[in-house]
Amino acid sequence: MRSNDHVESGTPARRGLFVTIEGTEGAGKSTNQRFIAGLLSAHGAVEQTREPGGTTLGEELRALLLKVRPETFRFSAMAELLLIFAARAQHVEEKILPALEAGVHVVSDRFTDATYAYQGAARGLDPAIIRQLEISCIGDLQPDLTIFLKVDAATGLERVRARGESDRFEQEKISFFESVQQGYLRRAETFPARFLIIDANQPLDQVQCAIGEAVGRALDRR
Ligand code: Z5A
Repeated sequence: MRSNDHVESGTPARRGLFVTIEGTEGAGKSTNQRFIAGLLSAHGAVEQTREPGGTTLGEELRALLLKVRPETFRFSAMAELLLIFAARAQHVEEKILPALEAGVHVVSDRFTDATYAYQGAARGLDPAIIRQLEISCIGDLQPDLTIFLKVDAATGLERVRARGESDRFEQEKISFFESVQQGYLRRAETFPARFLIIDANQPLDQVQCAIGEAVGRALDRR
């Protein structure tokens, strides 16, 4: 579906707000996705989704990307990148664009900024290649608001490891997550109009206070 198609004929629905939540492990993305969806639900229908994932194909690819054991095989960085964009192309075409065009607000736990941070900054792939894939797979689709929950890598890992078994990414060294963090900060510098950086080391109520203000401003701008 192209971004200027409308789901129904007649007066097109006002486009939904597209909010993405980013951060390293344990930053509080899932927790705050639910909080944001609750805020937006006072202003219309809301779709909560995630990357990689969000569709049947995307969830299959997610399982492959996160669950494969290192002793089975090691992903090449480029193979990892291509699978993430395969999942994203399906996600945007099947779920995100139709929802936004029908006036539904979409809140995604991660989106393209994650690829620049993980596969670009941390795995060392050329951001120009990521950009080419981005244009080819999703065109000019950008979030209206990106909330970057900035947590110290050690604190975040402690939060998720308290849950039990780690996935393939969570088994990386702390230096990997520090590179991811730097990658996100560069994205925030490049796109200051849509990015909000929140200190996610703070107690949850303070994090959510800052999120509430940002979502309110994004709704006003819409
Ligand atoms: N990936 C990639 O490489 N490239 C890409 O383009 C994309 C993804 C899209 C997806 O996993 C993996 O895919 C990801 C990168 C890669 N790497 N990993 N791992 P994910 O996003 O599903 O996994 P995650 O980042 O590890 O998410 P998570 O473990 O579910 O963490 P979270 O959602 O950020 O945190 P949470 O579940 O909301 O909170 C964790 C705990 O902390 C929980 O008990 C909360 O109650 C608690 N919490 C949350 N906030 C606070 C505060 N402020 N204070 C105290 N405690 C808190």
